[in-house]
Formats: sequence, C-alpha cells, structure tokens
Amino acid sequence: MSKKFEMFFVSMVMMFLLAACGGNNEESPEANNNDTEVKEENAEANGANEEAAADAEFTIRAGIGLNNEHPQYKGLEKFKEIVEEETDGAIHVETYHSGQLGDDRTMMEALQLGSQEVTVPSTAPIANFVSDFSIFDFPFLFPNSEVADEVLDGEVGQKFLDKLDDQNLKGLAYWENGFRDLTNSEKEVASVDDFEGLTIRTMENDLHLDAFRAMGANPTPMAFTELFTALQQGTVDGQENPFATIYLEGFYEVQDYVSDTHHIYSPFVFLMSKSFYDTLPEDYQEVVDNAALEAGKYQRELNREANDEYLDSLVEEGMTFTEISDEAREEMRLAIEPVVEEYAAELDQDLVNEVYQAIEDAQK
Ligand code: KDG
Repeated sequence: MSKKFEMFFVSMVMMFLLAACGGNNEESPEANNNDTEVKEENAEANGANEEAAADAEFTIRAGIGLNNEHPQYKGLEKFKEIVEEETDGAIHVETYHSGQLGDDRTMMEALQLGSQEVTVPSTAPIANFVSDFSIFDFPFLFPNSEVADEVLDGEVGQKFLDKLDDQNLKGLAYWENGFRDLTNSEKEVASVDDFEGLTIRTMENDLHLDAFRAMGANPTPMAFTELFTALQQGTVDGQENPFATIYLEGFYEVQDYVSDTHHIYSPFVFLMSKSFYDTLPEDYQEVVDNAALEAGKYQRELNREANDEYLDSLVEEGMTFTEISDEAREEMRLAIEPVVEEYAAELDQDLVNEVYQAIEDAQK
C-alpha cells in the first residue's frame, strides 16, 4: 500500500471511529504519519485513557499535525495536565499528534462538526475559514516574537479570535509555530534570485502561494501530513518551516540546504469546537480558557528554546546553512510587497490598520 494511500485510509478510519464514538473514545487511534511510527506507548496511554474517559463527564480529543517531540505537543500535554487537575478528572483530555486525527483542515472541520474538540493549527489554514486571519501570514509582518506576543495577546488579537465564533470555532489562545525558514534539496538560497525554479511546498493558503510565486519559486500547497514523503520522493524540492519542525520532523534526512529566511512569523491558534465549549458549565469554561493560555505560555517558551537550538543540530546532521543578509531579506520583502498590498486591500481595513498600529505601538 503506498504511504499516501495508507495515510488517507487511516484518516478515513479515524474519522469514522471518532464520529461513531461520539462523546467518548473507546478505540485507540492507530495511524502512521510520514515516517513517524505509531509509538507503543501511545497505545498504552490510550488504554489508560479509556479508563479515565469512562469516569469523566467530558472528553476532549486534542489533535495536532506535528509529532510528539515538538513543543506543540508538550503544550498539549500541559493543557491536559492543568485541565484534568483543575476539574478533578471531570474533563478528560486525550492528546493526538502527527496528524493521527487528520491534517489541519480536516481537524478544523471535525471541530465544526463536533466530532473532535481541540486542534492547534497555524493561522495560514485558518484563513480559509476566516479570511481576515491571512494578515498574520503577511511576510515580514512581525519583527520579533515579543512584538507578536504583545499584538496577538492584546485587544486586536482577541478581535480575530472572536471572528471564529461564526464558524463554530472558539479561539482560546495564540501559541507559537515561529519564524519560518527555507530548506531544499537543490542549492544554497542566499538571495531572492535563488528562488527561481524551486518547487516549494507551502501550507494551503493563497497568500503563501502568491508570495513564493512573487519570488520566482514554483509553490505547491500541501497538507503537512504529506510533506515528508513529498520531500523524500522529490515531488517538491523544498519546504519552509521553523528550525524546530525541520529538526524534530527529521527533514534534514531528505533536505540538504537550509537558509534563515525568517520570512513569516507563524502563530498557532488554540481552537475548541464552539458547540462543545458551549456545553461546558461556566466554571469548566474558565478552566479551559486559563489552561489554553497557561499551556500556551509554556509552549512558547519551549518553542523559542527549540528554534534557537536546532539550527546547530541541523548543521551537525550535515545540512549546509546559508545565512540571509539584511539586504537579501529586504529584497525578498520588496518582491513580496505588491502581493501583501493586494491581500491587505481585500481585508477589513479598520482591522488591518489596527494590526499595523499595534505592531508600531509594541515597538515603542
Ligand atoms: O499542528 C500544526 C501543523 O499541522 C502545521 O500547522 C504545521 O507549519 C505547519 C505546516 O507547515 O503545515
């Protein structure tokens, strides 16, 4: 069975099981993502889960695309710890990684349908549900993560989260994916000219596609769950993700070159199914609100350490590192500027101005 078909088959089976189980999971998901083997400990954990779930009033199934080594998953475990402790086990949290419950879009749709309770996607796929979110994927928008924190955790960030309600999604907090960097298997990329002809996988987001086209690359949208295989088989030459993901997902095994393009600061959004959230009593709603924020702080901290640490590890694994100069980064920004202006014109102008203003204020 081909890997892709296997993934598709497993996703279908998972969706069926989740829908059939309704409130409580009685089956352990057995899914294989990329080359990440389903860990035995996962099956064991799910065995323990079954008992705890049986005693619980509510079960939250929380799934992400990245693997269980990633700070995103550690954040999810922290969320579980806080929620179960604070509710004395009345809310039971099951955590799934590596796309075991599907890719970002599938999981968001499952939240809308009420067959999954939590996921933590990047803002890029969220823009397909609430288009205003695409502003957070404007290349070179946030100068650093401190400014991003201030804007996202502030009033304007909350306005975006509120927009998710209409989609039956409850946005509880911003977590962090981080600054995205380019890898490929063909050549060193030091300047905008070097993008010419490279086939690059991007997230499923039109702005990302247009931005890479503007730099001369040949972008292809693809779910994260398909990425490792696509790189391995040479379906695409490259991809872009923060160093932590590049290292922890083992992309260095199938990619030779890495450049610190830092072209987009990618936030994660902690999402809950709104129909599920609305069934929780008020005190439990408060618990999940605070847990999403607390776990987010912890996740951001781990994520920043990981992104600082793993470039060296990528070089140790044999990747060639190309440092992007300030001038080269400015050339990239200029190449993408018309795309950003075009997308900005399509969005809620007051909100766009508020974001720009908040970024300026955060730098004062
Ligand atoms: O869990 C989140 C991931 O599925 C995804 O958003 C990671 O940045 C990502 C990508 O490139 O798809």
